[in-house]
Amino acid sequence: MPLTPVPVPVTRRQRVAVVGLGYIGLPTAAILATHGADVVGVDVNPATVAAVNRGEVPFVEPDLGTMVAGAVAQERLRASLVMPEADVFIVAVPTPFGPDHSADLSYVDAAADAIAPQLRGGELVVLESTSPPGTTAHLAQRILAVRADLSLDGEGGRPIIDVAHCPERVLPGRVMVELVTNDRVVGGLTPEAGHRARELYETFCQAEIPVTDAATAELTKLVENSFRDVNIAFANELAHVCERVGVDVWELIELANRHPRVSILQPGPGVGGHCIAVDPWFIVASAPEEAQLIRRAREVNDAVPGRVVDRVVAHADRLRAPRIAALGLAFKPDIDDLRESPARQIVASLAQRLPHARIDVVEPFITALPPELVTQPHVMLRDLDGAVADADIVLLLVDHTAFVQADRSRLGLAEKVVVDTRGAWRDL
Ligand code: SAJ
Repeated sequence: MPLTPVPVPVTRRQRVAVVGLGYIGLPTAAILATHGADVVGVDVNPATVAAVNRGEVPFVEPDLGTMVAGAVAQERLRASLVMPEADVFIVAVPTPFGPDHSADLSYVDAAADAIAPQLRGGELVVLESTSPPGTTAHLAQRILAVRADLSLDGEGGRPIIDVAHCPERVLPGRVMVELVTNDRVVGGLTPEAGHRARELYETFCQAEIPVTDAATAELTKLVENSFRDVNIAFANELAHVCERVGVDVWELIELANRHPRVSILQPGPGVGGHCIAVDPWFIVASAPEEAQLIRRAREVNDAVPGRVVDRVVAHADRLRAPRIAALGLAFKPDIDDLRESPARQIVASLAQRLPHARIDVVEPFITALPPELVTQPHVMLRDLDGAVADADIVLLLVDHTAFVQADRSRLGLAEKVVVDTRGAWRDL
């Protein structure tokens, strides 16, 4: 006869272990801790664990610092290198892709291996990491392979573990708002697992939480980011077309978007971050013959940084000792995240192709250049005014508020060659 999960006694706070204290795991741990749970955040990085236990956040995310500091001070949140026992395990580890663009599930596997010995039966395990279809089932199978005494459905009288997928879908820079206001999609390996996961997220999410199966939830997340990637690829292709026909792409898109059923995103220097530049490949890897448009959009967006580099090199080739101010390294505005950043890729490529140039990088969100740039003697990290004052070419790569709102006449931009990849200084 199937066993039902062991209910958590109402007198005790739910114990939640959040595996991975990154951009998603730490906000999730903090918000659960402030909504009634006792949370342990588990991470392999001792520096991250130490920072969180001091009530500090090791990256920039508005409002997260206050929440983490409060939860740690109230002893509702602590961090650990060791997996504890818990009622709920939330897996929020990276799922990068390998050279062939298929997902590298080694962090998910490591999390499953660490969780498995802590299970007694009755726990809920939620995968939040963005994952190809089938990953939640894979995680469950990996646990059950070493815990044959447990089951997903009570078969053979074995205690149940509930396993579900609840993909994160919050926008970096707005995480603390969107965790509360965005709808969540939950997919269970069993209907019970899905409903139990929904109850967990209902403790802090004020929006709707529809429940489906795990594979549909997995694909939903990938489709959201692919939709955005295809739309940005369309915008980047329009920018290329406009260059050829001599039209201002920003004005073109603004005018086209006045149609009530047209909503084109913005062209830029390429698509970065760990989500939109990665997730579409998981669909392509799952259905290589079928996902033609999704693959093409990735290729279109991946080609943009190279075109930006060519434009800057063409300007620099007209100067004997060119000085370039490169504004921004992050993958999007007002954050310190340099992962998969086209700006970073562009600066690295310029440094290679223009060894005789001086490249001054302005990035207000970092204090040291990333490893591939710090070793280049002709690349320096500088402040905005100094870098622009010395530059022949000003390359705007990231629309950080500090750049967009800078007094352009004070910076003397009218005297410079300006390559504005974001359309932020269009009225120059
Ligand atoms: N970008 C453009 N043009 C645009 C919008 C964005 O070039 O019009 C570029 C950005 O500069 C950046 C990249 O795209 O390099 C991605 O930025 P983003 O703001 O579009 O998205 P992310 O990667 O920060 O967050 C996305 C979000 N997904 C969607 O909006 C569908 C977020 O909700 C997800 O939670 C996140 O991916 C994730 O973790 O998957």
